[in-house]
Amino acid sequence: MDGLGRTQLPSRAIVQRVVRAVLERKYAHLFDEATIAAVVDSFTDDPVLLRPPRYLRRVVETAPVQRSSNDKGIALIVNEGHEIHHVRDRGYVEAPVRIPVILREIDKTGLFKHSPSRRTPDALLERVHDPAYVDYLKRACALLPEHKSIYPVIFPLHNRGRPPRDIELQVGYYCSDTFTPLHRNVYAAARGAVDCAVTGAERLFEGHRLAYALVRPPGHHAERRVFGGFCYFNAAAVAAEYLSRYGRVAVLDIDYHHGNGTQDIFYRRADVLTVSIHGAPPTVYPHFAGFADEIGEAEGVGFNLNLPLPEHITVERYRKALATALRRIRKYQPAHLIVCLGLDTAKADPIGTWTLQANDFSACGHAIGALGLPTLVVQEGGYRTRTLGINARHFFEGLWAGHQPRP
Ligand code: Q9C
Ligand code: ZN
Repeated sequence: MDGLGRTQLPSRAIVQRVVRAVLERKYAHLFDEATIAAVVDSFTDDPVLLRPPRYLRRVVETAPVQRSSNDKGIALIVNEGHEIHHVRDRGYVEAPVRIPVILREIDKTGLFKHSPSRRTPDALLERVHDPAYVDYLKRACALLPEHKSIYPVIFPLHNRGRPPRDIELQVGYYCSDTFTPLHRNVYAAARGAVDCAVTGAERLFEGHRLAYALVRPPGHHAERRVFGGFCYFNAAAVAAEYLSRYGRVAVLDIDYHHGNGTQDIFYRRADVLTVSIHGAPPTVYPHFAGFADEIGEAEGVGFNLNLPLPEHITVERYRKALATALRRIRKYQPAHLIVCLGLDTAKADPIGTWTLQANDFSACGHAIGALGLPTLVVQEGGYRTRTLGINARHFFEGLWAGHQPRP
């Protein structure tokens, strides 16, 4: 048992509920109700006593990375207060604990310089998201009572021009799926993530060559006027919009899922190149986007590159796709790079099927760092909390090393 810092022993009732939930939800195909009841009843202690752990995790000490004296390190902006966004529904793997597990590992490197976020003006947010969408999220969240979540019940596939009055019925106007809810704190949490990403972009003009917005909720599935896929505001896209004032921007999305939101937002633009490596649709979420023939529209033709890969691939195949992505970015010669860092490409991720391990993440970071571009990394997915932090740390150790000027 991982008590997440709590030392109190669990009560019999709690343990029985947990065990029942695990057996019913994950192993119902193996056990009938009588067997489950027998296992549940077999707990007699109250509180339940724990034996000392037998299989201790190997503790690998990491030496702080050498850093040259005139460099300020990687700017780190954490979405403080993110935990007000906590969806407890079954299968909602986008949990608050993702942030501390990453933070604990990356802080070991001595590479990161923490700083607070600044408020992003509404005007910048509304260059990326439809003002009516921003306004809806703000109003709907403010109206919802504490502890109430709402999901769309109907989607207006036709006649979008006549929205229902009722704010709950309107969810279907702005949401693409049935598992990403709205609740009171969504707006504030997602707005906080935007502030962190834009602050990270600003740090690239303040002596940092690398910045990391460690945020949740994620954002890359959020389109101009649609939320879904655990995402509400597309923080990376708002940062890209901000940076686009200072020259061409490339967005490299390495989350396991296609960055459909970012693609949608910049689909008709040539001044922001969007590149995504992901599990191929239609099998993989978001199912309706991410195909290789989606290349952009109008001005934007040739400035969206999708690199869909099968559900089961070798790491070598992944490396080749990454090399293709990086070649396209080099050719584009951007002034800035944004990386949408999804760690759900990792081995044993609960919603991914690929098998990247820590050393693969260092190699990936190294290759991206070798572009030598001022780079903002924005956290997206990644749900296996046991390895999430270690994989993030390896990514940044590689990114840092790859970014160093070669002698
Ligand atoms: N219960 C990100 O990684 N999977 N989003 C469907 C249905 C949702 C992933 C599960 C995948 C969304 C940011
Ligand atoms: Zn993902």
